[in-house]
Amino acid sequence: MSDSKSYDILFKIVFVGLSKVGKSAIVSRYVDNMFSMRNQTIHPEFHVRNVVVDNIKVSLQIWDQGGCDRYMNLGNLFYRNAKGVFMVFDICKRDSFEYCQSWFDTTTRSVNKYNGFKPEKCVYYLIGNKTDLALDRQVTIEEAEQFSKSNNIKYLETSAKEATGLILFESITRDMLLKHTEMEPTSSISLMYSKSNSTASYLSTCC
Ligand SMILES: Nc1nc2c(ncn2[C@@H]2O[C@H](COP(=O)(O)OP(=O)(O)O)[C@@H](O)[C@H]2O)c(=O)[nH]1
Ligand SMILES: [Mg+2]
Repeated sequence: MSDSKSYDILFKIVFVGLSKVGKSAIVSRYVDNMFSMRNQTIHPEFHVRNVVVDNIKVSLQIWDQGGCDRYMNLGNLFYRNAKGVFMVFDICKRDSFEYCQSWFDTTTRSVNKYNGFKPEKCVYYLIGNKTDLALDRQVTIEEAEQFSKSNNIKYLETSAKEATGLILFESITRDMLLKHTEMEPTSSISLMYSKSNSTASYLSTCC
């Protein structure tokens, strides 16, 4: 007999940030455990990966802004129902960090505009990617943490290339559950690859 309900709760997460910071690479590493040195996104798309957190089946719908990177206002379709936002910069590209305040202001405005729930129901993370290139670092951990502190969000670093820091997905899932369920905080989180993991283009005309 098949279990008709494949998940208990669905969370939409969106990735924002300047072009080439590695948003698609992080998603690709997490969803397919793959990495390519080529730019990964041509069309915007979303991916689905299921995780289990303390016996709660969570379906993560992960939206990658794709070729719309140069526009901060990505519109209703992109932001509607977003419960988590990853704002990514490249630790070796100072300008990609300096854009983050604008990204944050624009994204919070859009999330608030397009969602019925209160703004504090959305979880924001700042992500510094490409730590494998730390010798060329142009943004210190301290200043990224300072930015996060002043905007009341979390900061994590990743390398999509070396598959480090992917705890960010577990971490945001836990934070979203805490905001959207009565779940008590616990320390264990287990992940499973779902047979129904999938990728889909959601929009071909946003740019
Ligand atoms: N060295 C290194 N290169 C990366 C990393 N993540 C992404 N890249 C490269 O950076 C470029 C842009 O990545 P992409 O995911 O397309 O960036 P996006 O435009 O933000 O989606 C590609 O050449 C990737 O291979 C990383 O962690 N380390
Ligand atoms: Mg991309």
